Amino acid sequence: MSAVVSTACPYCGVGCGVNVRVQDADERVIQISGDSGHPANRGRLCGKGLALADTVTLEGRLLRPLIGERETDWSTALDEVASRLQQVLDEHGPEAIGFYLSGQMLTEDYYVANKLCKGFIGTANVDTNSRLCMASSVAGHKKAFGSDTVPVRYEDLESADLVVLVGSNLAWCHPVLYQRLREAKAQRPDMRIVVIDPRVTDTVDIADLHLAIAPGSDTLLFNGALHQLRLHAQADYVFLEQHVDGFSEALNAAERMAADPVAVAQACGVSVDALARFYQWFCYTEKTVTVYSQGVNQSTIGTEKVLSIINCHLFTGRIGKPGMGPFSVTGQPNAMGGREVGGLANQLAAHMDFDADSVDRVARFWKAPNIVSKPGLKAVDLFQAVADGRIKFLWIIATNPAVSMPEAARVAEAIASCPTVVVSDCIKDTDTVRLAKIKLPATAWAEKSGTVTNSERCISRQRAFLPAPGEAKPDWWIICEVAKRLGFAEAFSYQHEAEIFREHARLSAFENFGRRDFDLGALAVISELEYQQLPPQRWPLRATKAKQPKELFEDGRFFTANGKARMHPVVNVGCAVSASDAQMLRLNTGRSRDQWHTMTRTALASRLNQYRPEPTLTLSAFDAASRGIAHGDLVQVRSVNGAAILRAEIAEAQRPGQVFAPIHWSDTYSVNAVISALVTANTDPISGQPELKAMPVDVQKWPARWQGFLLTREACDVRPFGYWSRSKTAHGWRYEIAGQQAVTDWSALAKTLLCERRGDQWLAFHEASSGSYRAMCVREGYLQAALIISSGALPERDWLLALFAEPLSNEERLALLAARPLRAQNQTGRCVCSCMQVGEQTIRRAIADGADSVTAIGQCTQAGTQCGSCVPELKRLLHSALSSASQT
Ligand SMILES: Nc1nc2c(c(=O)[nH]1)N[C@H]1C(S)=C(S)[C@@H](COP(=O)(O)OP(=O)(O)OC[C@H]3O[C@@H](n4cnc5c(=O)[nH]c(N)nc54)[C@H](O)[C@@H]3O)O[C@H]1N2
Ligand SMILES: Nc1nc2c(c(=O)[nH]1)N[C@H]1C(S)=C(S)[C@@H](COP(=O)(O)OP(=O)(O)OC[C@H]3O[C@@H](n4cnc5c(=O)[nH]c(N)nc54)[C@H](O)[C@@H]3O)O[C@H]1N2
Ligand code: SF4
Ligand SMILES: [Mo]
Repeated sequence: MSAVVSTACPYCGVGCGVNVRVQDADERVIQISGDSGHPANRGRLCGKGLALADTVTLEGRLLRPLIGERETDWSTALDEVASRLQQVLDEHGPEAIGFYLSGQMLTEDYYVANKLCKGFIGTANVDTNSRLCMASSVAGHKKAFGSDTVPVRYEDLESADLVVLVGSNLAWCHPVLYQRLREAKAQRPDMRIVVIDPRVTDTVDIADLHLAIAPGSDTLLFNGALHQLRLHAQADYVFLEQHVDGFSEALNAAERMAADPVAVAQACGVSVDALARFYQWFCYTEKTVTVYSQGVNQSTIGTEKVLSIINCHLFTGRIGKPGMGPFSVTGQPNAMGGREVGGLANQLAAHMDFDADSVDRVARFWKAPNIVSKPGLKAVDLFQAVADGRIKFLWIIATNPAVSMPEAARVAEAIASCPTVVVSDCIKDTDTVRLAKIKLPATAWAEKSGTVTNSERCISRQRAFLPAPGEAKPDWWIICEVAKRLGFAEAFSYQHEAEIFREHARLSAFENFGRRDFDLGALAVISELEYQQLPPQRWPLRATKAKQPKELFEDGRFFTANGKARMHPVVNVGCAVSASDAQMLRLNTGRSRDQWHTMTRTALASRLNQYRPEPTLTLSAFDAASRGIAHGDLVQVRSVNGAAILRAEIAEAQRPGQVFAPIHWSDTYSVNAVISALVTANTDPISGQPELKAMPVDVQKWPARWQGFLLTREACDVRPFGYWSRSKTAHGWRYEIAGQQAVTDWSALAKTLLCERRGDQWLAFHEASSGSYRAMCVREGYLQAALIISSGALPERDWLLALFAEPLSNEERLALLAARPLRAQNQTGRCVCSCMQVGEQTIRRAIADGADSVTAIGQCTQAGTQCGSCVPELKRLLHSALSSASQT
């Protein structure tokens, strides 16, 4: 057994430390546990982190470079990339070249990509998926603080007296931070938590107050809050006088927009009482942290939403001190690192912009022959330029824009039409990789080495613990090899990622003199060994510690020209509804608990696929009933840009007029489920971040003639069906299928679908009157496949999936054909706890047998005893069982 390697989780911005023990390097068998020495998680992990061992498989990996569909060696592929890039550069200039990067690259990868584009190729058309994610926060920070500084630590949430979560589903999206908050509140019940989100999410579970505000009304709410702070004499005038500009304009704008709390409550769609309570708490709690995320950033007024929150903190001086501050939580593992290197088209490098001094400084530092002097195209405009033919060479690294960009289908078309598209990915078959002319195999999490920075500015090492498979190479290596071929060998001849890190640290400190927040001067000369052993630490890490405040902004000094922060007037409210859209539903999009983005990695872990195996649309009972839609029906969601087929999920808590769909499903996993294809690319004029939370859509039932599912050991081609969605299971695949046309001969179809082999044993049951067809294929005593079709209800999948584990008994064959489990307890139901694999029926039985608390359910079933993310759902099951018991 090998030693333990400490690394960082490759998913969310909490940035948990993970300990990995390699059991069998050849078979890629590893054991995962939380790193108790890491300050972000202190040993905890969420369900996605705990399932990491299932995702290091080589299944589906891109292992060799490809030009077209032809496998090739690295030197041919790199020559091809460089010569095509050079040709476009010669014929059309640097503006015809675009890079689209990702917050999932390591800092070292990101640094060299940015350096190559902005200093050597001479194009600023390098943007990143952070444009869809953090751009509004970055813009707000820079306007208010003069720098993109996140001035809060995780500990501040724990020591705050009021935590306000705005447009953040922390329970699902930053689960370990949420667990830390839950524990802090359990220890200090006086701590208050307010959730501001149009939806009732699992985050609301620990809230003292939930304001289900109308989409886009955040600026109204926070302008109202600013006005109340002033009325209640909560201004810190000493702080304002010394450290803040622009407050009278901001206050006047707030008063103009939101002086009357009754009108604010009405426009926000919340009760006057609830709003008054929030304002009361907000006014009189000094130690307040306001956490915000995509409900704030992904908006056409995202920057103003951010500013409306920051204004309140500046006005009261609640910033730079323990237990308080505005806190934009980052989404991706290295969203923060990307901002540090300058990955966005409107940043230069190391928190420097395009002012003449910075351009000159960076040019000298890099010895850059072709430094850019002005910002390039932001993501939406970048892909528009690809569509228009202005960009003729596009390199996409570690992101899947054919799924994740708004107007995704148009983006996919643009990518397909671009003369040269290079995609670096670790997965062979993603919606974007499929469109690439040149495919480059990157090393993945298990094999990567470098650094990432989390939401609280803590830099952690990602350390490799498995050898790189096939021809996979680190992203930084690939980029540098192309740079060398373009004639920039001297500037890109790094031998080791530590060298890149040192250069990045040196640049951050270069002519800094304490004027820039981002400074890693203390790490500028670390040895390879020190880099290897680098413990997690928060920046700034200046070379000279003297006179540095412990925390940024602690001394009231900001990074603007005069050292003062600035409050900005906020004048717009979001999501205006045009008359023509008034009848439509508002589509909100976001994340599901157990999947990561476009599922290229999380969908490899069968246990993460059970909680939500299909793409869903959550809608209110009212909107469902008025459209004749029942829970579990398939629905078609249509916008001006396209349509998707999703499974209807009716939720009591969903507000009428609004619907919600997760972002995860791609053409790889479901027919017509790319939700971003429905969303129009309307952007915030300042940040360029698109609105992704309020698209007008129409929802209709998708009339299925029959529905069914197919469980198989081997993958099969279900594309001919009108609806299909697939997910990996412990023993193979699960396909949910449906059609609008009758199938005349199911038996023949089943045999073709499942590639019948000699010796297969087929058993089938067909009842024409009810439209039921059930069949199984048994191979050498084991269940090979089961197909269940019906025009009505379908059995649960869980007990059928369990039949794949052992040889099939005769009773089980009969049970399968009867579509009824042998014993009631075989039926575990829909998966609720993915860590311990516990289903809803098991939990309900435990409750019926007397488990009357979450702890008791845990003791009986183990549900909720690992990461804790299913606790809100356990509480709901408990509540519904107890309330129906009390009614009878
Ligand atoms: N499980 C999981 N976790 C993840 C990810 C993942 O894919 N899966 N992705 C990571 C990434 S990159 C990111 S960026 C983060 C995102 O983390 P979050 O921002 O927490 O996640 P979202 O689900 O996008 O949206 C948050 C909430 O905003 C609400 N909202 C919508 N419109 C409005 C509005 O107008 N005002 C307010 N106040 N709220 C609104 C939505 O209802 C939603 O509940 O998650 C990270 N963590
Ligand atoms: N409608 C709607 N759309 C959204 C959002 C929303 O809330 N609503 N959220 C937006 C946000 S916040 C985000 S962050 C984006 C996320 O969207 P994407 O970034 O497009 O999603 P991912 O699936 O994370 O894509 C990462 C890709 O990189 C690959 N990869 C993983 N590791 C590596 C590596 O080390 N090297 C290389 N070269 N490749 C690697 C993965 O296999 C995968 O193909 O989606 C955005 N789109
Ligand atoms: S909370 Fe985020 S960083 Fe931590 S284990 Fe879960 S996904 Fe990974
Ligand atoms: Mo994100």
